[in-house]
Amino acid sequence: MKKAFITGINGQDGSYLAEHLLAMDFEVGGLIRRSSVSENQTYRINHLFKNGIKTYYGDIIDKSSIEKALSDFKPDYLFNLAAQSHVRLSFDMPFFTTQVNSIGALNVFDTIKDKFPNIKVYQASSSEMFGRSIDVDKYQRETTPMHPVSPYGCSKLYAYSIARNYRKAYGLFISNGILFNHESPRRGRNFVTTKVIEGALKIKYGKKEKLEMGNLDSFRDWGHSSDYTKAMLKLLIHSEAEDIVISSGEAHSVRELCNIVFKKLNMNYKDHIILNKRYLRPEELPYLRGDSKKGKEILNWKPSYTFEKLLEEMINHFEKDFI
Ligand code: NAP
Ligand code: G4F
Repeated sequence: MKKAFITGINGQDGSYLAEHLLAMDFEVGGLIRRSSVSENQTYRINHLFKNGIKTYYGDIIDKSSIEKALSDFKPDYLFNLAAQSHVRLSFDMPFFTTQVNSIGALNVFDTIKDKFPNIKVYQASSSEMFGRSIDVDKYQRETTPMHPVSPYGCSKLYAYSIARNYRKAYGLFISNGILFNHESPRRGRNFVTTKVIEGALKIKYGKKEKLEMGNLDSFRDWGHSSDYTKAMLKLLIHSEAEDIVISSGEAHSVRELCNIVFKKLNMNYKDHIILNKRYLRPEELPYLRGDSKKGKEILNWKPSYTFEKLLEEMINHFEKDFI
């Protein structure tokens, strides 16, 4: 039985990944941070404890906690998903974001180098690393230059680069999944998809009148976390370490997202959405659209969700709380 360890196991992606791994007969372990409200902390993975997942208290800022957990669990694969993953908040907390996303990742890779060089490692890299760079055909791909425009993007670019450096310098198996935006009913409530869906439902059911938003004119390439975490696993069981883009290949604006969600609930978004500058970013990334040709060819991966199907699943999930 193969063993897989996930940092960030209780996050959106960690929970779907743990499910896929268990379904493929992996033994699954993960790192959980100490929280003062421990009863809420594992809500995304509570249903998995009966399958024997093993969690360890730790923090990727604390190298000794990574080492202790890995010494005990002895995984074959490690997925480094732990991160301060909110882009706008990274402008409020640039030092913390860098500490976790950059130095935290280095802690993981350095522990692997010194103590567990046979573990295969997945690094959760992000399309936010591209910033404003875009190829002439209006896609971003593995070869597109990276010029991030947020502290989050910069922190992830460091982790991506040091992953490649450790791979080459020390012969380690570390792969970067360069994932474009992916969502699900388990997405955090302050990301734009969940925020728009919950906001629209509150308006429909008379709990709220207006929804305050930031920039509606940026474009994102949105997929489903369940599809994208399957690609993570395919990347690590692939014969060689690689850097691979995972995306839907479609770009939709935030305005279009609002239009679709409000329309599905028989409303017009223009009647309800107002601008609150608080949700604007000091620098915005205007356009993301990924070309995942390499991932489709090398990993034989393809997404099963369309943008509309993703939104429908999320709306149906959140609407249950209102009916
Ligand atoms: P998420 O829901 O925010 O989950 C992040 C996880 O990291 C949580 O379990 C969190 O635990 C944990 N964590 C944060 N700081 C930590 C630390 N110092 N030590 C240990 N654990 C820590 O994010 P996600 O959407 O699942 O994304 C997973 C990874 O993919 C992240 O690295 C993200 O940056 C990256 N990514 C995401 C997307 C996307 O669109 N979702 C796209 C590209 C890349 P707590 O619950 O304690 O905070
Ligand atoms: O949902 P978002 O906060 O996601 P963002 O910034 O694209 O980052 C996500 O995707 C990255 C991959 O590209 C991940 F690496 C990262 O961890 C995260 O998962 O915002 C999407 C867009 C932005 O252009 C933002 O300015 O929506 C716009 N937006 C407009 N109003 C808003 C809001 N975003 C949020 N969160 N809240 C708003 O009120």
